[in-house]
Amino acid sequence: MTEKLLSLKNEVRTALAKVGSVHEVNEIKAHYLGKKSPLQGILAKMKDADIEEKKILGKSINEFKNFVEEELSLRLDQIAALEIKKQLKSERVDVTLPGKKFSLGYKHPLTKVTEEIEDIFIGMGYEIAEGPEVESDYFNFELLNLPKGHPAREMQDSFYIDNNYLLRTHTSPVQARTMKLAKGKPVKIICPGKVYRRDNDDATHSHQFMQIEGLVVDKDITMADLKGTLTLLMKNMFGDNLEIRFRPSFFPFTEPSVEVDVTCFKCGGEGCPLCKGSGWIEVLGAGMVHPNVLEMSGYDPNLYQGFAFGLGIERITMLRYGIDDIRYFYLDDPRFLRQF
Ligand code: FA5
Repeated sequence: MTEKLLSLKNEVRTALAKVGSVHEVNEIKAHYLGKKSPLQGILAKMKDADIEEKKILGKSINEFKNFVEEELSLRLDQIAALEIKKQLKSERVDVTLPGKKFSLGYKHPLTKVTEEIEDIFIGMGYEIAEGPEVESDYFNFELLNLPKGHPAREMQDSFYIDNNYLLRTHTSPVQARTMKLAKGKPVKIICPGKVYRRDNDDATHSHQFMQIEGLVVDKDITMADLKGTLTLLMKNMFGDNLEIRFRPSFFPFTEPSVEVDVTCFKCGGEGCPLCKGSGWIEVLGAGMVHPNVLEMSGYDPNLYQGFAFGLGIERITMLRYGIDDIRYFYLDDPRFLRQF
């Protein structure tokens, strides 16, 4: 029996040398120490042995068990060490690999031009005002001298929420809002923002576009102040070479009213499909604040005058960068956006 145990020891050693996982080590444990192990056969034969033989055999069996346990735990330690080594190798960080590229966004050209115009006006002492895009009929039309049924409402058809609320058709309602808040004091503001109209989309028109409103109310304000301010703005934006034209126009909330055109950037004034053959592109509407508007917003028109203007940011940006279709602004195509 002792020889049998000796050969079992060798078997265990050889078997353990071949395995490489914890699971396999446990299988060897079950095979050599479990209920169906060769050890059970030896134990069964022990009952026929005499006392002296039993003593020797018992000692050898215990020795065998201790041997197997020690060999198993040794192999488990070796396997654990090998696994850590493997893991360290597979998880090694290669510091020489190139880093991950982050794609940076770009400022939208409309945002860039809006910020540029804001800077010019802040430099002249203007404040930035804001107003809601969902506007009441009262502020969008009535306080601007456009009562219900006024034919000029047709020039600015809107998207209506209900009978009293609509998506604002221009930034001009901020004029009335600012004057009401100022309670008769002088005002000098610009207001950039989105506006909406039921216009058909084409190269120079969109149903949603951006405007910057300007309003100055004080004593002794004249048309010369308006002309000087807008000429300064245009020269700042486009340099001295671009021609500017003030053309008489009509807005119910200004009197007199003008529209400001600049030479078409595409044809240089020759006339082309973009400027519809006229050689000019209209960029803004303006005028002296109508006495009715001043009065409705709490100013005495005999003491106070004002000028106001509303420019289309898309049109200015198109002229600035030579963009020949307004729809590029809304496509969110990075190939377009990264050029600015
Ligand atoms: C107005 O919106 C007036 N509220 C402007 C104003 C303000 C006049 C203060 C007097 C005093 P108008 O509808 O012309 O006016 O629009 C002003 C500018 O917005 C235009 O000159 C043009 O540059 C731009 N614009 C108008 N409609 C569109 C459109 N559908 N798409 C893109 N830009 C437009």
